[in-house]
Amino acid sequence: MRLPDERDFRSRLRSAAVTARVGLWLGVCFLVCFATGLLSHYAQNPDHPVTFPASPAWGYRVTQGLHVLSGAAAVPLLLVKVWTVYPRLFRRPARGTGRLVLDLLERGSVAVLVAAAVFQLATGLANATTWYPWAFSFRATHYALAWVAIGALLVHVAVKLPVIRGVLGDDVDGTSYDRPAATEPGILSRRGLLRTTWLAAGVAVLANAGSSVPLLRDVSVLGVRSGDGPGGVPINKSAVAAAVTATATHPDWRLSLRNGDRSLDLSRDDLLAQPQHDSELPIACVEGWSASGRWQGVRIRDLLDLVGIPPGSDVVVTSLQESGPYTTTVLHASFADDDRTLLALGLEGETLSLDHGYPARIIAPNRPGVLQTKWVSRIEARA
Ligand SMILES: Nc1nc2c(c(=O)[nH]1)N[C@H]1C(S)=C(S)[C@@H](COP(=O)(O)O)O[C@H]1N2
Ligand SMILES: [Mo]
Repeated sequence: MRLPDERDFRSRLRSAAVTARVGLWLGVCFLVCFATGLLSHYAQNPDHPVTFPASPAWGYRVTQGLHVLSGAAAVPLLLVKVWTVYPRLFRRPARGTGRLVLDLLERGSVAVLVAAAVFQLATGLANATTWYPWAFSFRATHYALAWVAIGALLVHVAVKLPVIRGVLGDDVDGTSYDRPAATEPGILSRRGLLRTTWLAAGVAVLANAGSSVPLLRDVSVLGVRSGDGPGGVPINKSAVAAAVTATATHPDWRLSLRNGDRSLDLSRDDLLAQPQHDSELPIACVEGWSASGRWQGVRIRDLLDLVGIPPGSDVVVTSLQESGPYTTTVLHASFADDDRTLLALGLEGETLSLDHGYPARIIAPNRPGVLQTKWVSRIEARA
């Protein structure tokens, strides 16, 4: 068996004229993914050198929705792009040391880019379907590889800029940048291939969009957990899965408020006796779905006042849940002081369901779902 040769690939669809047009949109998707991903990562950091704002309340819902949808659109774009260029893998190595080094550098940067892109899209999609077939931390790895992907992308664009400008300035059927062997007409025209690609990207977006856009739920085969749950809000982790059923329903449950030596324990009835407020706020899961609800409960700021925690303080929220990464979270001052941020006791006028965090949960505006801590047991001033 012999290795394929670049000249074996004869379809004129495999042309830089197609590659660059698909690549342009793939680059746009990657930039959107990168920017929204950085924002999401920052929002989840315990330390915020620059204040993360609580407004607009729907901000994170939109940026995280864009993150998942641009990632979904990138999948067909990447497949088509790689298909159009993959014969170049079998190009003969350049002659002469200088050109060989350049050649290897270019191939190396493309290899890094493709590997990082495939990794990001595959892990991101798996995450959106809540399938974690790996042992590493998703967030740390996805974040680190995002820098690799974007760095390799910038190098790639810089190296290819002359070709990109050449083919984009020319007709899509132009041949000046084609490989000499790429002369055979395909079953599609180049325009036809591009239209099919845009259509595939559109389908990928629609298949995921129902996770955030209620009107699209019925067409979103990949939009998991887009539908039900008490009060129309999906359940992420159930009380059984978090092993909190016994403690969350126990009559001795108290919310413990602490500020150094000062502390106060409140039962659910005590909390219901405090001034109650309504907040219309979304839960926007980092895994891609989001849903809005009308929550009822006590303002976090009012609770902090009870133990003398001054405005401008970050607080730490602890859950009854004993294991897992989200059992304690930092609620930064910008959220803790916001009037819309509640210790929610109800949803849509009903008692909060056990799976939504009964007896009490955090709900704050413009915040990743992972930080909307359920089954809260303690709120204290951050040391
Ligand atoms: N204690 C605790 N709180 C939690 C979680 C959890 O696993 N444990 N999951 C978080 C995540 S990832 C999301 S998206 C929201 C979902 O809230 P819901 O299940 O009420 O929709 O709760 C957050 N609060
Ligand atoms: Mo989540």
